Amino acid sequence: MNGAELLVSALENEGVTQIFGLPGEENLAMVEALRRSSIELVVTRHEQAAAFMAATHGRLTGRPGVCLTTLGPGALNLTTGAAYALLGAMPMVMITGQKGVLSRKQARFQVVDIVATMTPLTKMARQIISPVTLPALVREAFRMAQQERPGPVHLELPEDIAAEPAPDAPLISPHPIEMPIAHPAALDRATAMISTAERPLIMLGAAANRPRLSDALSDFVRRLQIPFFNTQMGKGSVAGGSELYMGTAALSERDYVHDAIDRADLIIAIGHDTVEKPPFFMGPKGPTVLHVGYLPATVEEVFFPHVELIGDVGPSLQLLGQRLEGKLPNAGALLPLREGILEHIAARAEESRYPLTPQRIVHDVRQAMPEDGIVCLDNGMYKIWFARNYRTHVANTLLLDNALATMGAGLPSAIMAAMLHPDRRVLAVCGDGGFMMNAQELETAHRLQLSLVVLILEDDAFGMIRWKQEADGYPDFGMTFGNPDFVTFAKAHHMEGSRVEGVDGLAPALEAAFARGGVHIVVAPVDYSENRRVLIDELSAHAV
Ligand SMILES: Cc1ncc(C[n+]2csc(CCOP(=O)(O)OP(=O)(O)O)c2C)c(N)n1
Ligand SMILES: [Mg+2]
Repeated sequence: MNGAELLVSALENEGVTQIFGLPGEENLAMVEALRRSSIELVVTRHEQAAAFMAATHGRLTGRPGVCLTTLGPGALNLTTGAAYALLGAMPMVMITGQKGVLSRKQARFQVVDIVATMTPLTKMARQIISPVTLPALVREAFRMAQQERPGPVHLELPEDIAAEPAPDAPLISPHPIEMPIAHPAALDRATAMISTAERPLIMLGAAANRPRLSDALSDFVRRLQIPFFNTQMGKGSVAGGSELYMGTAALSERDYVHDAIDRADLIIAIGHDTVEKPPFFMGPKGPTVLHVGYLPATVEEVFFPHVELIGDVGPSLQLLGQRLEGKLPNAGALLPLREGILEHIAARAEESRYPLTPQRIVHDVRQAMPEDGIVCLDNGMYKIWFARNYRTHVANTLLLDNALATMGAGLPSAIMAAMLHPDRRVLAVCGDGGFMMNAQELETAHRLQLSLVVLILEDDAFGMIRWKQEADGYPDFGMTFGNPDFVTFAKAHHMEGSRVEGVDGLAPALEAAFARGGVHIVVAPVDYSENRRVLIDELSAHAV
């Protein structure tokens, strides 16, 4: 057995079944070890996509996704994915190659200090210096990636260590991770606070979406009957409970959901992670904030909770729920605002204009998606509209990135969702800008014979930035581009493509694409004049 084979058996020992990546000379021993293992090597066309896929695997399953590259250029292509997983708290293990460490037959050819590059982008970055250390290092890497707050780790396997005979080192078995539950004193304090609140409101943040938390969280909300809103990444974390849903804070202030937030005297912030664009601004006045989290909140200018309940969130909420159930006369104090807020949000969702308005697009997508269908967003203007307007009923059915907020992750994350859930409808929604950043992965999706629809919203522009540019009073400059004919582009990738030609075209186009199966591109021209009309003019007037 050599170092690469020992590493692969250590990965098997962690329950890894797939690795996403792209080969290079320096990881050939690893590729060969994988060929002879139980692990499937899923080849992507760019390392960045492999990292986005591995991170999404971690996000959706709670178990680290694994990606593999060669040294230098290949490893550097992982950096955006590493940051995506670090800011988004997604467990991921990255394995990169390197030239031999014991000799330098190629001098500095392709050598970049990847461990140093990865250090600020990961929870841990290590070079493997001897096969003997592998079992412990791999176990430590997985433990660290998975444990709260989850994130990426990096292991570098130099090619001579990969080829070196490995001792018969015993592997270390993974053990279940159970976290401590909140301290009784903290539970007492939280109980007192919630009992005396006059207008309580629950906020569900990014960490509320951890796959294992969904049941306990849904149960807590049902028991307390306190209305809730969510941050963008907290969307969909409560199953059912829709009669308590007050909206999504896609903007930081002045949106209709802020009518409730501004009136609350207590906000129970569950799992808020300040990597997200602030869902509201805390100031010297305003509500008391109780932070419920796996870890203490990071104190920021705009988020400084007054009280904390720290510990494994599910079991801690269960204890809190037991103490409070049926004892909250004011639980529903803010509920009367709900109808008005949701009516405003739903306004003009069926407007008959072509090109389509963002509201209409969200509406039609919701119609085409069953409750458990998964929508994976890239980053662009439509993200705000989907966050605000798309209603979710099942946990993790709207995957968006409000942490690194990188363009290019839409298609790779949808590929991963489709691999994990072949029985569900999966839709990637991308702008024409973001789609082109990882369009090469259409080939991957086709090769893997996935069922997946990619909706491209076409405005021939970096629409989101164009909107900000206009809002800031700058002239229109540097924001527009041309596009390939996306229908022909689809055909060239051996898949179907269709273009929405009229206002009633989107819903049937999506339906037909899903019914046909395979990978399908649907192109829809979008009219972004609503950005200004609603998000600036209407909301400014509302704030006054
Ligand atoms: C990798 C990366 N580069 C640049 C940005 C800044 N940015 C955010 S949204 C956006 C425009 C996206 O354009 P498109 O994908 O066409 O979506 P649209 O807003 O037009 O719907 C840009 C350039 C980013 N978030 N990520
Ligand atoms: Mg665009």
